Amino acid sequence: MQKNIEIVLSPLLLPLVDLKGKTVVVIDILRATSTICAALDNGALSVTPVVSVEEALQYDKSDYLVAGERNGQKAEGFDFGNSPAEYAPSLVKGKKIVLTTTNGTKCIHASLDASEILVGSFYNLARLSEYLSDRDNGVVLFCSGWKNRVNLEDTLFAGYLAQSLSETHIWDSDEVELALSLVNKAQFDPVEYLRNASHAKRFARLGNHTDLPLCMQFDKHPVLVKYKGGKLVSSY
Ligand code: 3SL
Repeated sequence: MQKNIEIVLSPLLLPLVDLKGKTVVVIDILRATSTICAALDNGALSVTPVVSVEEALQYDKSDYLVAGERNGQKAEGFDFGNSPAEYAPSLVKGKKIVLTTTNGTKCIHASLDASEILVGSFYNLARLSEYLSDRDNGVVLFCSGWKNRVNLEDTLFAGYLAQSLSETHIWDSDEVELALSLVNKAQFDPVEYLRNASHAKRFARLGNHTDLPLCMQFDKHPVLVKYKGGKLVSSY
């Protein structure tokens, strides 16, 4: 049976889509969902996504690593920021993490009506595609964007994932066509294609020249990440 695939380009558009019975893949390539995949693949026990800095700071630091950012920078009083580079196995193995980010963690909470919530990034593209191909229900690819605006990197990734599902899924959606057209443009050098993305420019202003290429590595952390009981956990 062929299943439907939809793309939500920004959180503001989420109310237009019925999530019931569907699998949602939350996408925040730069950088929340990349970081979540890296942390879990590097041995973290769980990542608890929370909406506010205040909420994250309420977690007991003897039990949790407190992590996240606001406007791209580590929030005050936090142990970690939001770069996958920070989450080395030696630092996160066996640890529980609480994470809050400007866009990505909010989108996970906004998806609670879905029957299943997964996390997508270039790091786990093939694993995600394999899993979704075997499922019977419809899929919503939810791009976190930036403060409710559409962004290139999440839309591009949604295009790669939709392309990889083209034999098992169908769509009647200009959003999917748009995302696929970005894949066509970026095909041979997605990192170069994203150099003009607003988030790439934001990173450059912050002196961060490493996280764009770092987050664009295909299948570096082939982990299936599911939201269960308020936490994101890995399932291989
Ligand atoms: O918005 C988010 O969730 C973050 O990923 C943004 S940043 O890349 O850490 O600036």
